[in-house]
Amino acid sequence: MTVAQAVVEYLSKQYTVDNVGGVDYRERLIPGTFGIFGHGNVAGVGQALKQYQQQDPSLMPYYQGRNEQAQVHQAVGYARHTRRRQTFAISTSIGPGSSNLLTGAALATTNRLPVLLLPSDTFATRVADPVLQQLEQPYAYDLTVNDAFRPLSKFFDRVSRPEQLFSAFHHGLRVLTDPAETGAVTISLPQDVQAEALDVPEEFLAEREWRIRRPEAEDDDIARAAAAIRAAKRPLVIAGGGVLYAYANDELAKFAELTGIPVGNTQAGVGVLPWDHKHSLGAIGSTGTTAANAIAAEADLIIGIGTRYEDFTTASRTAFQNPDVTFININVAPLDAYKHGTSLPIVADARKALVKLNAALGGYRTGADLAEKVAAEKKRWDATVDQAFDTRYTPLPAQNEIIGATNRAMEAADVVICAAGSLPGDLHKMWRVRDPFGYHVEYAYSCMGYEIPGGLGVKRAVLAEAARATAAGGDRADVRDVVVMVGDGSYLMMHTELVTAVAERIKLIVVLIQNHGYASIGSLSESLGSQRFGTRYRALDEEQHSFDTGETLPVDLALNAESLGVKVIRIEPGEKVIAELEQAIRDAKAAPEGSGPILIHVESDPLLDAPSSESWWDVPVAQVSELDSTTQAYGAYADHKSRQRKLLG
Ligand SMILES: Cc1ncc(C[n+]2csc(CCOP(=O)(O)OP(=O)(O)O)c2C)c(N)n1
Ligand SMILES: [Mg+2]
Repeated sequence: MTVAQAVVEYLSKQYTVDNVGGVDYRERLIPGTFGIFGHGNVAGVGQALKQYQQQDPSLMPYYQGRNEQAQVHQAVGYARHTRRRQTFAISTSIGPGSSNLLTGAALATTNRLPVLLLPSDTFATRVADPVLQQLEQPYAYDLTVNDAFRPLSKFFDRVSRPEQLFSAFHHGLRVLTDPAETGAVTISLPQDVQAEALDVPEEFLAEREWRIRRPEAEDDDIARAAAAIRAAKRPLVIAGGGVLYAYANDELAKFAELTGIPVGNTQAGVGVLPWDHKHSLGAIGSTGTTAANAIAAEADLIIGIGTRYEDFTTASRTAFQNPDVTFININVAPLDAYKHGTSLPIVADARKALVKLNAALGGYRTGADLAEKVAAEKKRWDATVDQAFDTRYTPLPAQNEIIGATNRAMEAADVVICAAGSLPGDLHKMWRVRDPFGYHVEYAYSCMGYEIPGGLGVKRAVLAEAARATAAGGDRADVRDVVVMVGDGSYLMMHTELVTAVAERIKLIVVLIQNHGYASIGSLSESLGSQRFGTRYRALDEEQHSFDTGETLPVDLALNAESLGVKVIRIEPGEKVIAELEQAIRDAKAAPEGSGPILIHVESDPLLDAPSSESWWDVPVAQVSELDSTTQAYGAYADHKSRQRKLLG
């Protein structure tokens, strides 16, 4: 068989086995392969996929996409919803087909989510060099564009000889299925090698199970952490995505209920507790709730669980103002467990560590004063959100109202998707989550354009989940709806996977918020004294060479979606926008599965911001300037800088 045939057959035989709470879950690691064909893969991986499809369509289903980057986003969405038990392989042509994957690779690695990238490469034999799309570097003749994946991947290899296939894939999949290591795994496949025949040992093509490692916490680490918790007056948990990947939300709820310690959550951690859980403070940090931020400011012990402490989480290290604050970090990845100079790292699976901590903390409870403060702060923030969700602005609503309407119209198990713009911050602080799978905002890379393909990837996982439940005798009507919330800027950057959803008749609901530009960066720019420069979508004023002052563009994104075969519901500006939007989402939800994507187009006022987090984010302001607005902003910036903690690591 050829190298490409061996790759396809091998990938069809790989399974993950995940033991959670004594139950084994076995899934196909790679349930399908995406591919956009060109020279490089058309006759290699393409031929192999065709051959296996003819033999058995379920062996390695092939999926199309319209853009390579978007295919990675789909794989990432799928991987997040399946809690890293499954992902897709992506085959590309050489040159631009490969390099289009780079942003996706960076996104996957930053988010610690597995994707298997199989970019094609130029001839290993160099027989026809330079081929179409080949990069030539005189200083390093062995370089190809695929070397650009090295810094963005958690594993990189190039199969320059057929025999290297075995070790490349064995070690690639080791990284792909390792919770502490995972991210983009890139195996570069030169086009001549893909088509070359070799003898493949039977062992390579046998079914293989990859057990997802869930390491126990060491007893000494737990004892030291428990002692630190017992000694703390104002402890606070910061729960991140790692809690969800470890299925630790129940143990976390138990921990909070047992000890009374409140919980703030990161973007990736939304869903660890339902929004109205007594001990949940909701979002923490720059896009946090005032409740979480008020408690964080006084906390003397932060128990970080499954968090990488991104600057939004720590409010650029201004969130913790107690001079004696220390950290316990529970994380499967040593990189995160050792952050903030802690001397109490616990390198372990979050669920397993919490089981042990819960046992070690018997009888311990925080003081009544903390409970009272948590209750009061929660009440204050809930009232703020109630007010923000209240319908007030006409004819153009505030984004807050749109979020409120979407939240009300969606059911607990439905999933909201987002990635960039003003929505992620607003959703983080205000979204009332009720299910651990109910919220997916890609905010490690916050990549414009992720929303639609990422949402499609989540919907694919949801459909597979429903098919499995049906096969096990469940009710097919339980399919979660996936609702993508996307701004006009992100939509314009990457909406073409809508065509993929049309082709596969996938019911994906998209709420598109048209505010003619970048509300998010506009507001940031204004706060930094840069006067919203370059953040509006306006016609060019040639005299001023400005895009800020001209007329609004005659762009109709609803028509654009319609032209791609999407069913579109337009919400016209006016008194009833919010009621109509809510109804439109309910109508979209009522459409049957298999009826294709639905886009709801609504306009919004970009100048009506979300309620304040009473927090900060470090974005440097020009130290000297000719603009008064910048000089003023620098004063405020310097004030915030003085509160920044110089935490180690
Ligand atoms: C690929 C990429 N380029 C640039 C940015 C920086 N950025 C973040 S949000 C944003 C604007 C998003 O506009 P839109 O989707 O309309 O959302 P809005 O800000 O209007 O809510 C930009 C340019 C980014 N996050 N990703
Ligand atoms: Mg916008």
